[in-house]
Amino acid sequence: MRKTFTAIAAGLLLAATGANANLITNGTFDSPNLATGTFEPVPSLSFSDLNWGFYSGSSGLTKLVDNGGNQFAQIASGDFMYTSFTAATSGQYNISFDFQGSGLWGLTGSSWSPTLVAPSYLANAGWASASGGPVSLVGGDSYKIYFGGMVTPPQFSSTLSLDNVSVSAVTPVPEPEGYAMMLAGLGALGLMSRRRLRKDI
Ligand SMILES: [Ca+2]
Repeated sequence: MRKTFTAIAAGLLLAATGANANLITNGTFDSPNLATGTFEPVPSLSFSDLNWGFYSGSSGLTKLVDNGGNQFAQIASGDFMYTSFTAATSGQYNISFDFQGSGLWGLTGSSWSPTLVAPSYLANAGWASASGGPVSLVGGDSYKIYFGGMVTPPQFSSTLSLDNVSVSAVTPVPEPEGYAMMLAGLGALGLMSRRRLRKDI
């Protein structure tokens, strides 16, 4: 009963704030599932499992890594990984991801143009969170987000580790009228339950 109520409340909250689901499939790099503590070269993985494309520059040593049960991509210097996604509705979208090392990222249309986020450099010795946007996307249109391994000062790292890539709609803020209606609704519910209580007594 309590579970049902929580589920309904969560559903109502989602409806009130608008769905902001992640449009990136396998942004966590959980698929395909590797044995803990192992790695696999990306070119030997099935594209349908990984859902990320790959361009080999010089090394071709880009890997999917499992570190203590968490999987992430490790893009070698000179290599690129990219994935495609489709905007659900027209509007503003935020981009976020975690990275370690050095490289770059950007966002384009489905055929590598137009440029929506120009190549942006990344450099951090430890894991860090990065974000971009908001960018204006058109509902039903496809886009590409890409990440490249690159030796970028001041972090002279030869790889860019990448995890938790997310593109999601900017959460719509409810209008003041919406809040007023919600409060009125809650008040009515409170009154009803109090009346019921009195009847019971
Ligand atoms: Ca992960």
